[in-house]
Amino acid sequence: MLSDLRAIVGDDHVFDGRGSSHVDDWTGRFRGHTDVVVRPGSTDEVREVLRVVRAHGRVVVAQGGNTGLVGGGVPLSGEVVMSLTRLNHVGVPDVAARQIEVGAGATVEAVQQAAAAVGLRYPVDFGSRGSATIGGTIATNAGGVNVLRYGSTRAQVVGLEAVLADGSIVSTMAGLMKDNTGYDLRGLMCGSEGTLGIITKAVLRLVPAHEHRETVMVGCASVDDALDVVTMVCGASESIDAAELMTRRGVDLVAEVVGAHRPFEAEWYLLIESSTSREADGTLARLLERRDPVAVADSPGRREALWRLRDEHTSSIATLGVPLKYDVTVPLRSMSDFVSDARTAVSAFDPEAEVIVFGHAADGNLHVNVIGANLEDHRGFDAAVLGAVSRFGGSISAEHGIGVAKREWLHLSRSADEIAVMRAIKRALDPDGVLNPNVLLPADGSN
Ligand code: 2HG
Ligand code: ZN
Repeated sequence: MLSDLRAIVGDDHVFDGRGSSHVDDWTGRFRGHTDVVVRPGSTDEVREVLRVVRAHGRVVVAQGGNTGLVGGGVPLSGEVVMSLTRLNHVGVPDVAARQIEVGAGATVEAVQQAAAAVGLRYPVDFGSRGSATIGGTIATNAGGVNVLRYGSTRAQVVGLEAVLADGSIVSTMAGLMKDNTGYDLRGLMCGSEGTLGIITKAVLRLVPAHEHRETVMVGCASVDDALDVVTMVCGASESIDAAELMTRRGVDLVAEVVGAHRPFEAEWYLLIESSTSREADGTLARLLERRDPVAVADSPGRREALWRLRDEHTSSIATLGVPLKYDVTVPLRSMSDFVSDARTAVSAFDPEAEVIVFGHAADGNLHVNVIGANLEDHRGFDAAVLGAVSRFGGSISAEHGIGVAKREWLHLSRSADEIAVMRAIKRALDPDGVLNPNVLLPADGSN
């Protein structure tokens, strides 16, 4: 197999993955192993690599920047890793159509930069922008801090090319705004976690750059108090990009780990940002002037400092050990009760464990990080947090995906009929189970 693969992609792009960064996930929780990492350089090479891998009875995990948080992109069972990072072409934006064509291996940041160079913006944004690739973000339907205004990655994908397990190619690269010709194959690939096809290219929607921003941090007494602020500003302004919620403990930790400055002390922190193409006129600050405490970013440096307190949450939490991550959505009206129920359930299971919550307030999307946990016992924590999600009618994954971390809990968010449909789709597109066979759907026989 190795010599066949080398003949396709060249000697430099096939190697033994043991000890490489391709086998562990970013959190350090999911550690895999593989004897083969292969890096195809074109769609044709992806196809050929798949043919060879199949001929040798092996299966494949597609990998982008390997910044996923649910173990969906690492070879936990010794799968061949197909790294798509060489497909990093970034096209010239089409300014009239507000679109850009990119390879699956281009980073989110590279796309953001290409868009900014022509006065446009790629609106998907999150902390790992420098490493996360477009293919990976489509495969996980990644969210980020601007979903409130622009939607998740799925809402940006106006064209897609993917290679299916049998080598056939699904391609809708014309970037048509309207195309009502049957099943939405492009949409099906978004959030499919590498189980239905290998994404090779995409056409992405861009939005106006809106470079005049207002950024304000507000101290809140409770989750409900923060939600009242979100409801008020979103009702009064159409320009809100982000409304990020943090706790005292989270902000204190970031301040300590990265040496950042807290503008004030509060039980809860809400970071709100708006952007327009007109000169900023202080609308956001005016809406929030009655709040106390409040900090208005009056310079780009100040803005960066406030965002740092939010952006550095994931890396600062990682300094405490390997966390269990729960990326959940609950109905907005239940956010406050969910937070207290989840905290209570976690400490009932393990009084030593620490819970740090943060997230995207307007989306009802909370990141519940459990630290100090004995990872062997993760099922008890899973049941505590995901059980609370289920009681409030929420979803066990808002933006990170199911991966291996949540596959046994899929039934909490999807009915048996829905899981059966998902299995039927998987069988139709990948009957031999060659593509990422160990993620997303519960293991055969369960659920
Ligand atoms: C974020 O919102 C990411 O920063 C990561 O979705 C969340 O680390 C996490 O739990
Ligand atoms: Zn997030």
